[in-house]
Amino acid sequence: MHIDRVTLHHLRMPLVAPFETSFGRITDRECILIEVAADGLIGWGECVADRDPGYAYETAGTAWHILRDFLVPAILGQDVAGPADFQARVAPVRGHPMAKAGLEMAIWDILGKQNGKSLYELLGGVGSRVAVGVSVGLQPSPDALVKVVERYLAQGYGRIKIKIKPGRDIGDAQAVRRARPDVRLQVDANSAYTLETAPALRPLDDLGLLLIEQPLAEDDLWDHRLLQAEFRTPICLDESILSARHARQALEMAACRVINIKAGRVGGLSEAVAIHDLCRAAGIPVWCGGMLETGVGRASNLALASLPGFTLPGDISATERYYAYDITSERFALNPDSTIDVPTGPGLGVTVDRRALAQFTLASLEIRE
Ligand code: SMG
Ligand code: MG
Repeated sequence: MHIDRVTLHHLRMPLVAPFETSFGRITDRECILIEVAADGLIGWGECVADRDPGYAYETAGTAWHILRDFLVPAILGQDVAGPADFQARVAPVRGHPMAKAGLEMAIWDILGKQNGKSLYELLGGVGSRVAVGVSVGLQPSPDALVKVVERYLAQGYGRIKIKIKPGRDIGDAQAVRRARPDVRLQVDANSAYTLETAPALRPLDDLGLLLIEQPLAEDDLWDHRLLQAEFRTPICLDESILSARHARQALEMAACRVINIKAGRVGGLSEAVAIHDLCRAAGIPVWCGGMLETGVGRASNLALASLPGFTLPGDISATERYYAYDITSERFALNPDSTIDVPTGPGLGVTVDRRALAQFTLASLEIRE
C-alpha cells in the first residue's frame, strides 16, 4: 500500500463516570486517532496513550511527537507491504509502543479493506463472539463498590475486575465476595505494591479470585516471581509485558501464570499475536486488556480477543459503560451471556463518524509528502 497521507486527531472524550485506579482518577479519556490514506482507502488506528504518564510513560503528547517526527516520516510516500514491513521500518525507534501500535492498527484496517477480510480473519480469530467482563474503578467505600458491582451484574456482566491499592484491597475484595460468593472476580493493583508491602495481600488468596493483576512494579519480573511462589492465586502481568520476549522470560522464570495482552502496550497487533501464540504453546491463559478505547480500539480488541488462546474474559465492555457518545457509528452491546459480537466488516469493521470526531477533537494535523 502506498501511504499518501496521515492525519493525527487528538481527542478528549468525556467518560460516563469517573474511572479511578491506584495511579489516579480520570473523568475524560484522551487518545490519538490516526487516519491513514493509502491506495484510495482510509484506515483508522487508535493510540491508547492517555493524557498523563500514569499507566505508562507514554502520553498523548509524547505519542504525537513520536508519530509526527519519526513514525509517520518512516512510511509517508512509501510502499508498505503490510504490518510486518511497517514494524521493520519503525524498528529504529526505540520504545513508544502505543504510538507504533496506533499506526499499525490503521495499516491492518487498510489491509483488511483491500482484501475484503475482517481483522479477526486476518489475525486468525475463531468464533463470532468473545467473553467479556467489566473493570470497576475504586469507589468511595466498599459498600459503594458493591452497589456498582451489582449494577454491572444486573446488566449481564459475568466477570468483575476491581481496582485495588494499599488500604483499599482486602476490605473491598471481601465485600464483593461476601455479596456475591460465586461471581468470577479478579483484582488489579496497577503496580501499587512492593515485595515489602505485598504480604498485606495474603488474605486475597482465600477469596477464590481468577487472578491478581500486576501487584508490583512494571520493571520487576523477578519480584513477581518471588511473590507468585507465595500465592496459590495466579498472578497476571499487564504493565510488565512489553514484548513477546518479556512474555517468554516471565513464563520461564514463573513470574506469572496468566498474561493480559494489550496491543497498545506491546507495540501492535503483530506482537500481541506473537504473545498469544507463545502463551498458547505453553498452556498459559491470556485475556485482552482494555484502555477505555473508543469504538475504533474496541473493534481491534474484539478481533484480537477472538483468537483461540484468549480463554479468560476480556476488559472489553459495552460502549455505554464508557461513552454516551462515541466516534464510531457502531456501538457495541453486551449479549445476555456476557459476550460481545466480533465485528465482521472489512478491516476493523467500524465507520468513524466525522461529526462526532470533530466534536471531541482538541487538535489535528495532516501530514503529506
Ligand atoms: O477498557 O475497560 C477498560 C479498562 C480496563 O482496567 C482497565 N484498564 O490496568 O488494566 C488496566 C487498566 C488500564 C487503563 S487506565 C486508562
Ligand atoms: Mg491492568
